[in-house]
Amino acid sequence: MDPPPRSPWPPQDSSLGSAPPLPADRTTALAPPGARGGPRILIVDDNPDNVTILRDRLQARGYSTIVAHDGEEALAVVAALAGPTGAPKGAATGVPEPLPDLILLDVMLPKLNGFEVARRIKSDQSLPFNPIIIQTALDTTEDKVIGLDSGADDYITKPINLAELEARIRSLLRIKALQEEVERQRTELFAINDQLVRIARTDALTGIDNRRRLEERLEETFRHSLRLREPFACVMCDLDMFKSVNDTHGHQAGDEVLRQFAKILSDHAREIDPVGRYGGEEFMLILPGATIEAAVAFAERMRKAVEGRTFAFAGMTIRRTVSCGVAGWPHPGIRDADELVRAADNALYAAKSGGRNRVVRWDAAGTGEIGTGGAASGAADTNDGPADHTSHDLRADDGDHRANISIGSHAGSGERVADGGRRQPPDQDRGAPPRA
Ligand code: GH3
Ligand code: MG
Ligand code: MG
Repeated sequence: MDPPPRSPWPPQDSSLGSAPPLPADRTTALAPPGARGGPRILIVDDNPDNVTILRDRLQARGYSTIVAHDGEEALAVVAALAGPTGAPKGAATGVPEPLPDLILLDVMLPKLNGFEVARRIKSDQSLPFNPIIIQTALDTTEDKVIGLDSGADDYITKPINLAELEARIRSLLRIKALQEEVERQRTELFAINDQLVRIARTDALTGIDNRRRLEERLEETFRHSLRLREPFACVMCDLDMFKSVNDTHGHQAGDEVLRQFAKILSDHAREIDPVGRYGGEEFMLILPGATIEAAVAFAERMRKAVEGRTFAFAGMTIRRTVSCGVAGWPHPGIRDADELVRAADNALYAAKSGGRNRVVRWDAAGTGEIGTGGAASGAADTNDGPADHTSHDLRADDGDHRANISIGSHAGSGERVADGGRRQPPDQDRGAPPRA
């Protein structure tokens, strides 16, 4: 390919006239792809002859052009094309008008000089990268320094050599394309990262928080409550005799019951209450601002809802009950979020030992009373007859391992099943054998 014409521009005799004619084949060869909708160049110049020459030449090369005749108009054009956040805004017609891809900016302009225009455009953080080439009338180092310091990306001295100008435009447009690609990838990475964070915090089966997220939320809630001296409570729930759902109806039915159970919990919780799956068929609710009494009442409502509920899967109806352990802060026996969870877990253990389908409140001082309790055991499936609870009966462990839990009967019998009188923080109970 022949070197581009190197005619000085504007000609020294100021006969600006029209751009040097381009052979048709050269125009095509040099035109950026998609000439009609090619890159948009904003020409800012107060000299109509200069504007004509630049516009004709650039259009012949496949660029589209916009013209502003002074510094204020240049800023107005940019502002009109940019939405409030810099996104291209629809013009009055509703047709989206993209921002220019490059600004060719004269320095000597009425109202506002080119340095100031460059400075203002470049300091607007809401605008995307907008390459600016300043045209300096004099080939003085000072003008170039001021121009570049104002934020211009390149300069060209008058008289302008059009071939050199085109090369500088192409070079800056390449940089802009790279910049946009980097920005696109950055946005994509942010989106992927957000998605990964969501996945890392969500239980895949039920869509509610997973254990990792629950633990984060517990820490957050504990810090928040400590700072504001506000109470909060933790409710641990475990479906009763859940294994038999799998054994009788299959694992898919079990999964569906877990999903429906998660929905019951979410429906009962306030918006501010984190609800999550702690593991298996064990779920946790964190109740910011709730006293232990309120948390027990809440857990009891939820327990009743589950008891009265029929889970449906593939034409089968499945009934389950739930046991809950509740612990609240502040409590002298609970020093951190970990201890609160252990306390709730211990209370849950006692609810299981006490016959299931009940709510037990943890109280290290041994003065607590049963939150509530329901039927003596998990409701039988309508399809599989009464469940056999024998293997889940952990009552034998109570005296030794659950000494600081007081439980009794919701039915009002006042029965206290376990209060061994040992006063210890909940973490000392961890030696207890796991629930079945
Ligand atoms: P308990 O009243 O003592 O809690 O008895 P349980 O049968 O509910 O408790 P156990 O710990 O013996 O059994 C829990 C069962 O939960 C066993 C396990 O297969 C089932 N399970 C855990 N996670 C899932 C799951 O994601 N999907 C299904 N379908 N079952 C699960
Ligand atoms: Mg269970
Ligand atoms: Mg369990």
